[in-house]
Amino acid sequence: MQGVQTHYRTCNICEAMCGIEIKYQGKEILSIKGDEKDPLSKGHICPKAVALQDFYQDPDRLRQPIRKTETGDWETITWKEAINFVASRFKEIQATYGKNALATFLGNPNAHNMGNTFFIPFLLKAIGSKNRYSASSVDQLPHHVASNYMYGHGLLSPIPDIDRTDFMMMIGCNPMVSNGSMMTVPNFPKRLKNLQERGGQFIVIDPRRTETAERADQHYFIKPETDALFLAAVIHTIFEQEAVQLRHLSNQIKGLEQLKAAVSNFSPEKVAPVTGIAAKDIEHIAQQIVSAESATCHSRMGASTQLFGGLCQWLTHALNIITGNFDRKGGMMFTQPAADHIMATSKKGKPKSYGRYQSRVSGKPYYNGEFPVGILAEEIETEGEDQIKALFVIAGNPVLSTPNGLRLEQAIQQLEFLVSIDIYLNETNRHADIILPVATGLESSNYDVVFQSMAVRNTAKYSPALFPKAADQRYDWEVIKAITQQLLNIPDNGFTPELILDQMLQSGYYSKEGLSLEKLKANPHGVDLGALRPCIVERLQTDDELIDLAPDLFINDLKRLEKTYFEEATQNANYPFALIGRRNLRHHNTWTHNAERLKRGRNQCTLLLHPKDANELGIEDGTMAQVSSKTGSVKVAIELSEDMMCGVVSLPQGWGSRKKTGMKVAASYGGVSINDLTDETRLDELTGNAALNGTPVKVESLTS
Ligand SMILES: Nc1nc2c(c(=O)[nH]1)N[C@H]1C(S)=C(S)[C@@H](COP(=O)(O)OP(=O)(O)OC[C@H]3O[C@@H](n4cnc5c(=O)[nH]c(N)nc54)[C@H](O)[C@@H]3O)O[C@H]1N2
Ligand SMILES: Nc1nc2c(c(=O)[nH]1)N[C@H]1C(S)=C(S)[C@@H](COP(=O)(O)OP(=O)(O)OC[C@H]3O[C@@H](n4cnc5c(=O)[nH]c(N)nc54)[C@H](O)[C@@H]3O)O[C@H]1N2
Ligand code: SF4
Ligand SMILES: [Mo]
Repeated sequence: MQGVQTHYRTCNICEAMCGIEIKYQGKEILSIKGDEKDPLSKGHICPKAVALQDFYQDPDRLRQPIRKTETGDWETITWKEAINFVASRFKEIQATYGKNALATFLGNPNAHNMGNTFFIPFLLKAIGSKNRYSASSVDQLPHHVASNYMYGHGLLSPIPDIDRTDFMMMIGCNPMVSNGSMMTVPNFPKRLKNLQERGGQFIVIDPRRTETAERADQHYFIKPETDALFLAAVIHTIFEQEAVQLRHLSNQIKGLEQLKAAVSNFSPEKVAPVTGIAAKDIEHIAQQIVSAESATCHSRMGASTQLFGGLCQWLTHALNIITGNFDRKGGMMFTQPAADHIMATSKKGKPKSYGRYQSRVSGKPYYNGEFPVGILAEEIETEGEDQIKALFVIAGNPVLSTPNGLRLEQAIQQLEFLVSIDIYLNETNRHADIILPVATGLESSNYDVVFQSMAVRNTAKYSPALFPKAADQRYDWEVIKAITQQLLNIPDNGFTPELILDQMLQSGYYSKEGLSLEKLKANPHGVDLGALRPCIVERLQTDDELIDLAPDLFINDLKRLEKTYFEEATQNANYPFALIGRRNLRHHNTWTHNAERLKRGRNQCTLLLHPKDANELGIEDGTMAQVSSKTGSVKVAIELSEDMMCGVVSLPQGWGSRKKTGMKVAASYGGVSINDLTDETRLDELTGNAALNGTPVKVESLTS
């Protein structure tokens, strides 16, 4: 019998990149704890980390390729048969209907998987279809469009320098639960506490008094989807007070006058009744930002998955820049990653991809090689040239994760061929012709290529696999690469994720300090590369090497904002409530509900409703109600909460496991899918991102 051993790695479930320490004996895991010596997370973990053990052991996980038989059952096939079958069906379908008949959907875990990050671009090229979709357009697409137009690359995202700032405003994010997003910030609670202990202020703007808002010095309720008005009014106030300061970037910025003119119509008095934030409060917030020694404003899910997501992100950047809180200690700063995939995918000097194509059925914009997923169903359903006939889903579950999941679920059943690479049978791939299950988590090596470039500190860490994968298992990247090679009829080029990573490290920013894969392997807790440093001048990717404060794309979209809120009635009499989402500490998107260690606790899938609203509707706490939108309806338990803004209701995302999916536990939890209510036609016209938050709904008691 082997003795107890210790393994160090990074948890790759979410963006926080927590270092973990795993004690194990043979194949048995004894404990999973935070790694005190990890230079970024310093011992922090959340309750989800222990689920890595469950994913490894889960008897419900798929371990061999399965194919649908004519009677609708699953048969197990070999990997060789599976890869041949998929590649030959893809070729047949593209030969018959054209390249664009094969669509892809890439889900969230791809961003947490180094092999997928490296090998998927080759697959997409080999497929050569315009019809690409991903979870980005139900998430952070507005961030990318704003960064692309302002800094020249969609992934150049500034991060709050939380460890040194004196003021932090968060709009539409709940990092006490989510552990941060577009901001890799392990141990948010501790970092926030430090900020407040050194006298800093923390402000939250959210229609719900969230777990994060409870920790704030000031919390302002805002009516969903009106954040762009609020931000424009804050900027307006700063111009009025002549408090703009660009500091060291004054020669690096263009568009200041255009920005000033663009926000001139958005005074605090004008936007106050629409946003629900009083004019004096907007002015007070502006005042605090300009008088703080350093300040940051970060806006996320609530301010990107909404009708004006693009405007929100642009205005957030603009606010940080005009207050001199950009690329400077304590302000919004850029990470300098050791493996820099931003520089590796530089588009400098090339035409922008935004709007290069319009979607076939409803003319939606294309950005960075993809269309918004809200149009996927109509592109499958609508006959004609380029109609989608086959779909390849990699690590995604769009039936639960994208708006009007029921329509998409119907649509995918009319496909000629549906393939999924996943570790579970889920609500989407149960309709597949073939599922390719892969090794994951503790069986894989990893390096967080994406999130290392959004972290609040520069660090680098490589995680080797803890357990070998079974002889008949494959890694995602092996499957992706094998299909790519068959599509192109080329032999294996011998590339591995490790080879690519090492090349990136050795040609990267810290190569002069000898950073390589070998060095990372010798430092299992990770390597500290220091606090964030001013670096935008060298990282900027715009052709004229200037930051654009006022791209026409955004300026022009302000008309839509004005029209919506200043010229039209916004209240929908049939659906008087605005539905927003929320996350639970013990669940991750749609796929972790089966984890033994995360199942405990009360039912979290409830509709939060303010007691005053409940009183008017005659609804009592704990009773069942029907929530309906233009799209569909669900029956759900009511939880009264004074933390909700009146007129706003909240339902968690990620639930709604359909029966017969193999994820037995989630189904018996009785959760419903918020995306049976969200509307695929509601999207941010500018970026195409789904407007998940703010969906108009009505709530009716089921007990009277
Ligand atoms: N209404 C509403 N909808 C939302 C949101 C919301 O807030 N409100 N949030 C949105 C956001 S931010 C996101 S990111 C999306 C997520 O949307 P998706 O990416 O579609 O959904 P996930 O639940 O992340 O599904 C991931 C799938 O990958 C599988 N998987 C896990 N690990 C691996 C692996 O290593 N390899 C492979 N091949 N598969 C793996 C899981 O089993 C699961 O089936 O949902 C979005 N949908
Ligand atoms: N435990 C857990 N952690 C997770 C995930 C998970 O599923 N579970 N998912 C991960 C993923 S994929 C992502 S992208 C991140 C997301 O992480 P966050 O960006 O922090 O997203 P949410 O937790 O959904 O918080 C969004 C907040 O926006 C608010 N909101 C809704 N509408 C509006 C609006 O119109 N305006 C404003 N100002 N606020 C609004 C909501 O009330 C909510 O508090 O979390 C990640 N971390
Ligand atoms: S916050 Fe939790 S899920 Fe996210 S990386 Fe850390 S331990 Fe993993
Ligand atoms: Mo996400």
